[in-house]
Amino acid sequence: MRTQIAIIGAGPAGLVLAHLLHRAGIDAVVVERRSRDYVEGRVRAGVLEQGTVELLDRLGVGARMRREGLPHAGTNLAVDGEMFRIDMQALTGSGIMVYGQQEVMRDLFDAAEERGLPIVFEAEEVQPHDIGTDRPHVTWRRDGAEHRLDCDFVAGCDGFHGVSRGCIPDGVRQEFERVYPFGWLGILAEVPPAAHELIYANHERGFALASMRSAGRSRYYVQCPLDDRIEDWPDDRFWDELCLRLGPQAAAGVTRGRSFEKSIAPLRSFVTEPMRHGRLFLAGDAAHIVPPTGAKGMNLAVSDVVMLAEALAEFYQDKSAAGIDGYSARALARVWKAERFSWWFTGLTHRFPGTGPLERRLQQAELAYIKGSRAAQTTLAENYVGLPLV
Ligand code: RFL
Ligand code: PHB
Repeated sequence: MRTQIAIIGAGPAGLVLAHLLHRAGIDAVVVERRSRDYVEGRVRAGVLEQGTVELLDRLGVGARMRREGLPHAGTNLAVDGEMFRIDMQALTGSGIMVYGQQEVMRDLFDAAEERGLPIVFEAEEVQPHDIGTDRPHVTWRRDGAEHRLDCDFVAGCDGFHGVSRGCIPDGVRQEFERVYPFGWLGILAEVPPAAHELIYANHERGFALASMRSAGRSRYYVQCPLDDRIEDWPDDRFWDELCLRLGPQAAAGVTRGRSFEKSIAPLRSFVTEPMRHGRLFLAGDAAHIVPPTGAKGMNLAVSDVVMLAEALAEFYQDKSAAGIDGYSARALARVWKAERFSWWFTGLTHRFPGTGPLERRLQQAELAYIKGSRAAQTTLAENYVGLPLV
């Protein structure tokens, strides 16, 4: 089998890239380790930046998002139970869209099927080869048979635990990492959301977040110790802790109910440099991870592949390598800004082990400053709604 671009991974990065390349008349094959049901079933991101929303529209996959997604003009911060709102729309002219990653994936898969984009699911032992030459290829096993895909380039869109990143040799690859000393316990419940918009809460007992998926489905998180297990958190304990951290005003809006999804996710800041080696490009979580506080992960995966698709179109249409040569630096410039914002917002809102009374007062002072300063709110808002692609 032969194609122009072999895409490893059918998450948001891989599938958006496949659609972008299709629109540019470039052939691609996506090779994914899991089944479609598995990829679509993973409960993950919920917030789309304006740029992501507009891109989904441009790709012709935004109709259901426009119907069912929840556009938000603002977001709320709660500090020791006291809430204030940041009017992102007024401050930046942009908002965000609450629409689950699962829904985005369903729309992307449906459109891929209609457009005949080739996706190989349940591919085992996927491996890129010869990325240092101009004739790379990818191999995998499926149903006991070996497969080989020859290509011009490999796009490593295979997430944090994928194989692609490791193909960049040790002497070339640089990694920057912080693992945070806590996790997020998240639940989904078939209950109306606590408020019309999201609430990010800083409380002396730790961070909490009230989010949603629809008018009848809520998504909540509380910061928890990394060694906590799901069994430690029966629903009643979760609701009590959530309400305590949100404070009485926000808690008054919380409707309790049985959770139907409950999981603990670790928090990490991570960047690999460079994002290109030879004929291999990395995009999305394969190259970088942000703590979820800024809601940036899926949006960064999308902005990476927008840049990558532009670079590849330039290569094929204008016969110029300038775009692919500049891809890594261009993508990393935006990645590091999102890393900074996510790291800062995590530091502002979470309780760190070893945080003493001084650090707590400093957090409270910074939050009070944001509450009272249009300039500070604008800084937060313009990062939250998404920085432009440059
Ligand atoms: P993905 O989604 O991990 O997809 C990678 C795909 O590659 C496949 N794969 C392989 N395929 C073939 N061969 C191999 N060897 C392979 N190894 C892996 C995997 O099966 C998978 O299908 O990466 P991608 O495409 O870069 O997308 C990244 C986003 O999924 C991720 O950044 C977000 O989910 C992060 N995130 C959030 N992002 C936001 O923009 N807004 C949010 O509100 C938000 N909230 C979150 C989040 C992530 C969370 N968790 C659980 C990590 C909330 C949480 C709790
Ligand atoms: C979510 O709804 O899952 C969500 C929202 C905002 C975040 C992280 C996750 O910052």
